[in-house]
Amino acid sequence: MRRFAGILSATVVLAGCGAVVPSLGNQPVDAPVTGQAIAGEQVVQVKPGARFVAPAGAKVVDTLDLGDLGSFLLVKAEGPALLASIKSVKGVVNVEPNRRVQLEVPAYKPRALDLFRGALSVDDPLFAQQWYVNRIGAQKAWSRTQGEGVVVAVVDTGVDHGHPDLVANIVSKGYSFVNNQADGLDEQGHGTHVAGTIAAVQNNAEGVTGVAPKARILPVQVLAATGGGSLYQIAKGVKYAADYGVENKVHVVVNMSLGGAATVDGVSYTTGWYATRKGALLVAAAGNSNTAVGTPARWDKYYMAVSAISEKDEKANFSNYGPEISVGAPGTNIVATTPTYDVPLNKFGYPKFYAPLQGTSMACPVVAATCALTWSVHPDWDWKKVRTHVEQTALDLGPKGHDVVFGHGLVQADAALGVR
Ligand SMILES: [Ca+2]
Repeated sequence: MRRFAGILSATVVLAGCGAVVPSLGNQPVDAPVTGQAIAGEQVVQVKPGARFVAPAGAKVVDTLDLGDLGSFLLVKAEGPALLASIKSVKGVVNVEPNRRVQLEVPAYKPRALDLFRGALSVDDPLFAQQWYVNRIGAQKAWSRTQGEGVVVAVVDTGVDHGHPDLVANIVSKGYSFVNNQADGLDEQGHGTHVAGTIAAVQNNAEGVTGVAPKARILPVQVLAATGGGSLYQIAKGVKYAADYGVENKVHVVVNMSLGGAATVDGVSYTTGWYATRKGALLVAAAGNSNTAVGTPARWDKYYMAVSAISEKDEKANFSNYGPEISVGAPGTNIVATTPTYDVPLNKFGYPKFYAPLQGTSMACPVVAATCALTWSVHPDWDWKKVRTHVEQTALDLGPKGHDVVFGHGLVQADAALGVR
């Protein structure tokens, strides 16, 4: 209780007068940021079956069918007068600017760390550095399941699907909504790291182990080599992932280690509505600005918002927080896979094959993988029941019950699997 109050008041001081806040022990390394409207691009939502007739000066450049929720149209249009006339077109439900999403990766700060205290039960050489696996009780959970039968879609910068520690768990090459081709290869590095945290291959005498080492990964590229993308592109990726689950009759967890500060984001809201109706479980990073939860995570009706916890069970100093937080998960010094080829991430000092990263982007896949483990042993459950169960079995930290930093608590795989 006292520790939590300290964290909260430090945050308030920062917001209120710009005073320097004492470090809580970690620097942000991965910071999804967004917000700026992309000049001249509007996302227009129309009712199902509506035939949108673009006013003069506006042009529909792409369409995303959301079934009985209607469609998103990506429309090139500029100027308030033209926007007003688009809004007045019959069948138009909503018009919003398409917004930019941009990952930021600050400098690499290597740190020697070995916080592992459990027995070494696997032969993956970097396992001893994966403190987060032990902290959430994943080792015990593996005696019951390793995530078999569940697909986790990594909606991100893509995935190095040929990585020696991932290739056996890749369900297909996926899709790139950046290059519009059936190959979601990672062009930046971030998505490969997320994928390894979820489902790196275990006991292959190589690298690391995923939290759900027999779940399968669906690569979905929505962010380019620059780490940039747009809300519309992300919506396409999430729809693809949700539809994949329906078409292949498999449970899909969608990992979204991305987002931003926009408070008006009907695109993510409607996308979440669509995907959950298709049965997908959506997990999203809270953001790394030590402020309010960003979108899409703030739409907590559809997305599990994940905060980042440090090795000391404290709020990671960068982590966003708020009433929307579902659970917290380890998000500092997370050792996982990086691409085997040159990517922009290397320019920041991160090595090929494996590297430690930190951010709510790294906490999010820990939760996504725990949901995959849970769904694996309860295939009859729907997404909401899996989510509620993972929340109810979390380790309560901070003030008793749900709070704005830890949500329901620190995610616990062994408790979720009933093998604690
Ligand atoms: Ca491995």
